[in-house]
Parts: sequence; structure tokens; C-alpha cells
Amino acid sequence: MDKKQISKILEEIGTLLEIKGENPFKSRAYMMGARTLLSQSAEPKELIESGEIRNIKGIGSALADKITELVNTGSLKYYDDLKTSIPKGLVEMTAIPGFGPKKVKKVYAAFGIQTIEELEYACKENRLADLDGFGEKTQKKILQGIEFLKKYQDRHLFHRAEAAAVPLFEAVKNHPKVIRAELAGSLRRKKETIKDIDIVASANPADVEEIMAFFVSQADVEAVTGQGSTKSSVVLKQGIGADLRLMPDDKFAYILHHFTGSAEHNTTMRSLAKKKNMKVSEHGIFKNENELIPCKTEEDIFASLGLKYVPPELREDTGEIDAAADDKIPNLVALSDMRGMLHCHSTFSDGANTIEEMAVATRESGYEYFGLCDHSQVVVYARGLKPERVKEQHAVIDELNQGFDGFKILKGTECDIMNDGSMDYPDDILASFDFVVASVHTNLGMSMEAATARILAAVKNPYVNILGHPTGRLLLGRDGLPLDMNRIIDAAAEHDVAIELNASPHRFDLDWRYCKYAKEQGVFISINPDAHSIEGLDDMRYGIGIARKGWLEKANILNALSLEEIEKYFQNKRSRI
Ligand code: DGT
Ligand code: CA
Ligand code: ZN
Repeated sequence: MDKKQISKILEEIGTLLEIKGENPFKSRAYMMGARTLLSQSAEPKELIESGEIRNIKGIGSALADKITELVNTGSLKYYDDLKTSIPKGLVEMTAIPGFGPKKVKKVYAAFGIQTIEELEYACKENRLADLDGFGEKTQKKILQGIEFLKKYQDRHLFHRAEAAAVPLFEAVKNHPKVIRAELAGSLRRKKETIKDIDIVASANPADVEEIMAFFVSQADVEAVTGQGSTKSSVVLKQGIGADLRLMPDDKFAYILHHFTGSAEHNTTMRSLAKKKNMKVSEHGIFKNENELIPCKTEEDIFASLGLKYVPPELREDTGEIDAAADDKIPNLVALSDMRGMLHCHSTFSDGANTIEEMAVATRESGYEYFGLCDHSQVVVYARGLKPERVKEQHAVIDELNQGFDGFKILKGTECDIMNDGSMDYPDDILASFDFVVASVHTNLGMSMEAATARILAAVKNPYVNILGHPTGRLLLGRDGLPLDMNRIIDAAAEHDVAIELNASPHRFDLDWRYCKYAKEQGVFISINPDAHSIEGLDDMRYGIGIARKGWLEKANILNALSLEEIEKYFQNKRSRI
């Protein structure tokens, strides 16, 4: 078991103890232990082997014993016993935003409510209104929280779905009797969240049975929910479903296109076909009633409707079919176009690696610059930098830059946007950076009017170069600020502010649906990994997928500029103050 898995169990023990109403210090000790373990650079196994586990502040001896048992045996009796002593639904209820263990305990004690469904019913019946510490407002909030949970319950973040899909897909693809195979569905379209995995493949009919049996017996398969000659379905251990569609190779292009979707793209393709007296479906593309037009590839399918090839990321029915008819499909940005990393963190604030480690890793991946943007002073939980620390950091950067040739660390900041839209640093500190990213992290529950005014104020600040993760949303987690995004994009165009496309799969903020408008207004998009560790730099590739969904080309991307160009760009705005 790794530190993530163990810290999750410790956290759950804390929750269980709180629901049980045990000594609050005890439950807090588990919560604290979970966080402490997660922040260690070594894995629990190493900490146990070296004996270091007994010396860590925040992990007492009782916790150290439990971590040892988990690492050595893969389970923990104390945890198993605790779980069986409490109805399962009670822990599930703590996933409702704003509904913590204390509230769970209260509704359980008062009404015997054990599941989310019972809680929802009780709220709708107005039964919680008179409960001490609750009231009608809380009741309404709980209902909203439940709705939120249900809306997202059956979807997965892109990187998790992809990590689950790749081994399964590779296995199918490398099966000696599989002729062609592709990942289809929302994964191929690089959607920000994924419901399930779709794989399409081709093989000779004689081999179908063997391939389907091979598919359902893969190591990650937890349950087989269907096994047929054209389609099999499984549920993976990672909690996500996967379908395999299998057809003879002359049908491959049709199923690839159909099961790549989106459903809306397919619908528009079908109506276009109809206008041309043709028919298109997963079975093929037909003219003169039932005459099949042979297509070896997707290019052939598009061409037979008079269309240029449409990259999968664009297939969302947002104008791609008209663009393909007019030969106006954009030349989408690629990872190889990117020249620098902006908006990354270091150990100065809440990052896990030093400035040098981050910069060297960036350079080794072939980039020309590394824009360091640690948090500003108000973000205390992330060890935001006070002005003195900013000066210290700049000295470190100057020193490191002396050792680089053809590569540079740019002095940036992720400066918080306060509630009134002002910046968390005074102008003289802002002026000491090469560039400023302005972001929101707190107080996201504003009205659209107030939130838009807050962001507009930041965009108008002459020191701001990039608007960081504009809404502050966490995908499948929280909605973020409700913004009139078109107005913000217009203001960004006017004030020469780039907008971040945060490449973390938890954020993908700016949403790709607004990228095309930003492009039309001439606003630069900056694809930023917001990396808190060396591994986090890899998020850049996810950001590229989302940028492509947003119709963006190399010329629209700020950090596709060379070092020389981007320095000039930042200096140019500064010189106008
Ligand atoms: P998701 O929800 O993340 O799984 O998104 P998709 O796009 O992967 O959706 P999924 O797995 O339900 O279906 C895969 C593709 O199959 C979908 O993008 C288009 C095609 N498809 C599925 N059902 C329908 C349908 O009812 N009508 C049409 N036109 N196409 C469909
Ligand atoms: Ca799917
Ligand atoms: Zn941030």
C-alpha cells in the first residue's frame, strides 16, 4: 500500500470515529496523521524499514503501529471492526458538500437516517427543519449538495479514466489476432470527464470468441456485465466500465467513427448525409438506399460526405462539420509547439520540489523557460510568500539563472485576487516580478454579478499578465465562481491579459467551451500545468488535449512563444505603466 491509500484509510478512520462520537482528539489525530503521511517524501514502507516512522511529528505510536500493520499485511483489523460497527451509508453521507460527520451523527441519532436517499426524503418532507442546529436553510443546502453529488457520481476525471483504460486498450491492441484497435468515446475526444471507456477493434469472425474471452479476463476486470460476438462489457477495479466493440476489418472505420461520437456530432453527420440522399450509422455509410460506400479510414468517411478530416477533439457539434465543409478545420496546437512552463510551484510555497529541481526537469523536457509562480501572502495554508520571502526567492533565481545557457527561470507569482478584486501584493512588489498570474482561491460562493466584477477588477490591473484558473472550479468537486465569461474575455482582450487554461485534470479551467470565443477576440491562452511537483509538469499534455477541444492553434498560445518573444511581451506591457 502506498501513502495515498494509507492516508485515505486513516482519514476514513477519523471520520468513522467522529460519527461514532468518540473523543474528538482521537479522530483529529487520525486526520492529522493522514495529512502528515501524505506530505512525507518517502513511502510508508521505507519509513517503517528505516524506523523513521516513529520520529515523525504528527504520527503517534498508535498510528505508527497501524500504518505498519497496513503496510505489512495490506489490511487493518481496527479499521475493519470500526467499519462493521457503523452503517455504511453514514460514511457515504459525509461526501455531501457541507454535511460533515457531526451532522451525520445528529440525523442518525434523531431519525435513524442511514443513507443518502433517506436523508433526501427527510429534507423533502421538511423533517429536519426543527432539528437543533439545522433549519430550513440547512435543509435546502443539503438537498443542493445531494443533487451535486448525484450529478457527478457516475463520471471520472480524465487522467484516472485514461490510466484505467490504457492497459486494457494496450492488451487488446497487442492481441495477435486483433487487426486494428483504437480508444474511442469521450477519451478519444479528450473530454474533461469520462463516464466509461469505449474500445473498438477489428478481427476475423473466426477469432472473435477468443478475443472477447481474452478481454473479459484481463487483470483489472472486476465484473463482466456482458459478453457477446460484437460487444462485451466489463467493470474495472478502478470503478469504471469499459466496452469493447469488435467487427470485421472492413467495418472498422464505421464503428470507430460512430463510437468516437459525440452523439451530437453523429446526429449532425446523419442530417448532412440525409440532405445528400445518403445514410450514415455504425453499420456504414450508404448511398442509393442500401449501397455501401467502402471506407478503410475515417478520412474516407468524411470525404464521402464532401468533408475534410475532423480531429476527434473537435467532434462536439460546435461548428466542426461546417468548418470541414469549408476547408476551415484549424491546425490544432500540439505538445511539440510548447516552449515554456508557466505557473509552477516550489518548496518556497506548497510545492514538493525545489526551484532548481523543477527548472532542471523543465529544461530536460526540452523547454526554454520555467515561470515560477508561488502563492502570495494571504494563502497561509499554502505557505504563501511574504514580501521578504519574495526577495529571497528572487536572489535564488538570479543565482540559478547564472548557471543556465539558453534557458531561464522567469520570476512570477500566483497572486491572490482579494474579494474586492484588488491584489494581495502592493504595486512595488508586483513590479518586482517578470510577470504576474492573478487567481482566486477563496470565497467562491459569490453571485455572478459580484464574481464578475471581482475578476474584471483583476483583469484591469496593469500588473496582471495572466488570469489564473478563472473560476476556481474543481471538476467533480465544486463549481467555482459563476462568471459572465464573455465579458471577462472581452476585458482580457482590451487589457492585454492572457487567460490560463489550467492543465491540471482537476481544473481544466478556462473551460474549453470558451476557448474559441477567446481566440476570436485575440486573447492569448496560456496552458499552465500549475505543477506542485516534477510529476505535475506532465499535466501539460492533458492541457493540450483540452486546448485542442477549444479549437486553439499554436498562434493562440502564450507559452508557445520563444523565451525571447515572451520576455518582450511581458516587458512591453510593463513599460506602458
Ligand atoms: P461518456 O459519457 O463520457 O462515456 O461519453 P461518450 O461520448 O463516450 O458516450 P458513450 O460511451 O455513451 O457512447 C460512445 C459513443 O457512441 C458516443 O460518443 C456516440 C455513440 N453513441 C452512443 N449512443 C448513441 C446514441 O444514442 N445516438 C448516437 N447518435 N450516438 C450514440
Ligand atoms: Ca464512453
Ligand atoms: Zn492556484
